[in-house]
Amino acid sequence: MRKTIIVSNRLPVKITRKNEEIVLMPSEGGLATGLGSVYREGSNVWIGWPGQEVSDLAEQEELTTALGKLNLLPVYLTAEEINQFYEGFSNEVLWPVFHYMSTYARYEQSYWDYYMRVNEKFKEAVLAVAEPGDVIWVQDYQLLLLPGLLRTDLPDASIGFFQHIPFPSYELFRLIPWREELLNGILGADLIGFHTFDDARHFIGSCVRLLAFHASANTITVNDRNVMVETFPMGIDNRKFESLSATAGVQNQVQVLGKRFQQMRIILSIDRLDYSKGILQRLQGFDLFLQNHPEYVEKVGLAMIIVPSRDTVPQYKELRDQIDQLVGNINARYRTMGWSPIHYFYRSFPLDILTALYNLADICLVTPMRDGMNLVAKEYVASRIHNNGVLILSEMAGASKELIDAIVVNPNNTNAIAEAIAIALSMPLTEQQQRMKAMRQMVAKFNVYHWVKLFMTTLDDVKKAQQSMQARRISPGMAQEMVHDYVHAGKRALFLDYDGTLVDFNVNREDANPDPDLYKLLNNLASDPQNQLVLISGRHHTNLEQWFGELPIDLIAEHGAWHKLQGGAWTQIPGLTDQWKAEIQPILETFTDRTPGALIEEKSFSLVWHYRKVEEGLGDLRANELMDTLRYYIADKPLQLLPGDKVIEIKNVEINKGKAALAWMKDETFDFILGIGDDFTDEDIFKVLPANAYTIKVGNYVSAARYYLRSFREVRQLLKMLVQEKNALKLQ
Ligand code: GDG
Repeated sequence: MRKTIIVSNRLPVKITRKNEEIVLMPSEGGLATGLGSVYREGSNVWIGWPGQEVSDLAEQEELTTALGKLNLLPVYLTAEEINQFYEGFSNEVLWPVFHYMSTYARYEQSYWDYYMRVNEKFKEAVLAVAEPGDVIWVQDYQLLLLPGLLRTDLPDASIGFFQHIPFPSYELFRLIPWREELLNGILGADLIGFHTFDDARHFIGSCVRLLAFHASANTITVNDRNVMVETFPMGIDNRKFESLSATAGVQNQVQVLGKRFQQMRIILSIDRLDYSKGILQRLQGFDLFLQNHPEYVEKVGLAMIIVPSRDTVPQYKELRDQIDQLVGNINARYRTMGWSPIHYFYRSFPLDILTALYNLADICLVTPMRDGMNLVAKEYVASRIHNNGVLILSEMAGASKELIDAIVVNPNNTNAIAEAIAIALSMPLTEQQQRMKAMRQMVAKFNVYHWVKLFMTTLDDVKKAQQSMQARRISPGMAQEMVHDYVHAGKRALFLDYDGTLVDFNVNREDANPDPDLYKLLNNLASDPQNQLVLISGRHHTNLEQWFGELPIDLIAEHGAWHKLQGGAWTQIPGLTDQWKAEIQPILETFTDRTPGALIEEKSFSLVWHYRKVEEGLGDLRANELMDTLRYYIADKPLQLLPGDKVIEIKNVEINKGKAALAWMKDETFDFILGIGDDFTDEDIFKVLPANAYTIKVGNYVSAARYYLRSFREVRQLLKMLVQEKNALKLQ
């Protein structure tokens, strides 16, 4: 049976020893909860580091057995590996850069060496249990290379990757010395998930700028695989927080804590110690609030929980000292005999106390500088079973994209934080309820189970789409069948596109001229008296004449506006007008003048705006703008807009390769029809040819063609095979 393998840096378990016995405490974290329903089932497994160094082999064996009973499989890391791979590369390179704090990054070569080595180690652990058909789901930034490593060993595996922290803009990401390797690693996955659309967009942007892969909308074509990049905003187990909030135990805690806080209005703040969390700015905002609103002195308390983390790293230690200082300073300035404004805890609490605090707090103040999602915000919302309370949320947290009914603030704007607190404290109950209800609905619908299910079904869909593409790729067996039909056919029609089909795409169109090998191939095909060979291209007819005018083949140029039968003269379709050019040409010129690298090509009945040489990004932006402008201008004209690969073509609507192919065939019948093309415009040919025709798309894109080939090289190979097999038959 196919199984699911989850891989993350840490296993979802806390390990302690009691009287020499190993005690395993399942972790309560959001990810562990969500994936609990997956990894505990059947032969599924979760692979990860157990969270502590275990160097003794006997001890390792004992722990492996104990973990195995919970479907957990440990990857043991040495102290040096933890230090360099985890503390080093993960937390001192990736973490700061991905959280837009690139000045904190330390690009040490040894960090990178260990990062590669440990990702390899994880790969070995996966390979030890993976079987054909298994689904592998890799989690987070510590394992960016793992999908790529797995892809090399398991080319057909179904691999998903989800990143829990932000993916930064290209301008930040490009700073990393090993940026291409990281992207190639991630692209080993079939489905790549992020919390927000911006993260996905940044990732795709980095891929197209740094790697030579083609991206269309949210799909990146990596060699033969279509990789999907999607957003899956992670949720929480909302029911757990709701039901826990309703228990007598938690309600009791709420009473007790309420008394301790002397019935003050409570503002709650919970974070792990981290510079990405905006803790100092939050304190400054609170300071400003007390300064601007002295009426709240003795009436409000900030309960601030900071969970210890990485405090051996100098930056974290420094941050901790700064927080201590600022808290002390604010308390000293505002405190009265019976009241102090900040209740600061540098420790973690059990879940029931945390839930009691969520219940008690009138306001939850979540103002990170950057956060992939931020689950605290969602947990607060889920715990507000009476629909009261106000969430103040940073616009830099992924959660702000969903929780739009929060008071959303820029965390750098301490004035805005201060004002948001004042607004929240005076917000009427009806407005609180209205906002909280909407947020609770959102948190309930997009809960963590929904997240897991959506990711897994999307991964399944992506794999199925890849497989159906694969099934239509011409295999040696399918080629044999085609050869059989070809050699036994009496009369054949062969429609071949040129650019991208018979030759590679070239940045300079004029450089994509035919080579001797291609001439030989076309001559060989054409010399078979049973063949009628038609070169059908968007190129200018004078260009086709120059390159192929002497060949014994038929030519259709400019998408069908012109044609020339063997030995005859060029003829154009009657009744076409090009008067529209006078109006459209100046528009294209304006765009060309504004866009370095762009150029206009004029054909008899079309104008083409090329932007292949324009700076990445700018070209697409201008192309969209041009499309919008042109749509307006052509509305009352018989023209068609054809957006292609870095080109926009405007042509008479009567012209199309499909119509041209049909007109060429007239009412003749053929025993074998072949149509090959790579472009959007070739789809018209595929659509009009009879169902038994061999239609072949070059490239890995959705198409009306029956079959696929990877490149112009494979096209030539196939055509050569047809010639050879036919000749071989003749000799027999
Ligand atoms: C990454 C991303 C993204 C906190 N204090 C206590 C405690 N917590 C729990 C909370 C919450 C979790 O820790 C923290 O949630 P975050 O959302 O900040 O997530 P991280 O795991 O730090 O990090 C983040 C997340 O992944 C998920 O994709 O949202 O952006 O950085 O669940 O409840 N739990 C207990 N006591 C505490 O004192 N028991």
